Amino acid sequence: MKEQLEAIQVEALEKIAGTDEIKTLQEVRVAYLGKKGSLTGVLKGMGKLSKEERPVIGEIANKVRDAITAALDEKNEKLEQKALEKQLEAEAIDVTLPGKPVNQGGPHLLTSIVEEIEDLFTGMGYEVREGPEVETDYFNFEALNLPKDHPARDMQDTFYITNELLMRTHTSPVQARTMQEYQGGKSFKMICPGKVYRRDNDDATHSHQFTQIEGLYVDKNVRMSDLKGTLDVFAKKMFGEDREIRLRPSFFPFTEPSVEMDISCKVCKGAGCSVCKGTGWIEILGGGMVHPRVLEMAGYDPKEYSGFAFGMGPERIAMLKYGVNDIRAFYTNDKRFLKQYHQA
Ligand code: 2NL
Repeated sequence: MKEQLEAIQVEALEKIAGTDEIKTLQEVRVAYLGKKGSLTGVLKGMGKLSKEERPVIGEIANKVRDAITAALDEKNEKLEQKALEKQLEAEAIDVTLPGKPVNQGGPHLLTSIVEEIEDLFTGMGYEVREGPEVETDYFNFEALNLPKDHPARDMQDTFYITNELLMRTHTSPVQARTMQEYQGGKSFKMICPGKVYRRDNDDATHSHQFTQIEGLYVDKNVRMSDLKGTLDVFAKKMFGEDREIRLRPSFFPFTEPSVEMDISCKVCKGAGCSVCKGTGWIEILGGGMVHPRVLEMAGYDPKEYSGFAFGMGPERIAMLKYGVNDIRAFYTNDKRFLKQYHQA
């Protein structure tokens, strides 16, 4: 019986050592240790043994069972570990593979230009202000020295909501509101960017809706030379240090005197070419000294306070800076156009 038990152990351990399948291990466990297994069969025959033999054989049988169980458990653990490793390897993510590209947008050229101009003026102490696009007749026209029957209103025909409410034709009402807020006592510098509206037929250089940035500086002893110096800094920072400016007399109902500003043409350096239409100069913006009546209406004493104001179209600035030849390109959302300026 002892030999029989030893033979079972050798056979079982050989089978365990010889397999790489968890399933085979289960079969071995049933075949040797199960209810109808060969070791169980031998143990059942122990009843026929003598009193002296029984504990000896019993001890050997226990050792054989323990040896087979231990070998089964050890191999089982080994195979499970191996299977896990194989699975982890198969399911591993290669983080070095190139990812799917994310379609990322960027600021619109007009937004970039407006922000560039804002940065430039906030650097000179200006605050940025915004106001309503639906305005009252008072702030859009009357407070800016454009009374109801003034002929200059014809140049700024707009979309009316009621007789007294309209889509603003310029950002000047934001400045009129700011002056009224400061109520005559205080000096300030501000710029106001935003959308404006005109009754216009759209073409390469006109749009019924466009953008404007106006600037206003009110203080004691503000002079024309302050306006010229400020605009010179603006032109050089925006278009290059080699640019010159010139001021020409002009007319706006809300400034007196009024000027228009040109910058020297970069292409021909003043000699005259197709970009500057042979003049050597390119028109950029308008401005002037705030009309005493405009100051008065906002509650400032024009004998004590003076101010300068200017206004420009960021579309025009962008068109000149980047050679865009149709204003409609800013509003028609052609990605081929917009994409070119994402790094700008
Ligand atoms: C242009 C010219 C201009 C102003 C805007 C202004 C505002 C107040 C008082 C006086 Cl509250 N003036 N703004 C002055 C002169 C010109 O804009 O060509 N814009 C595109």
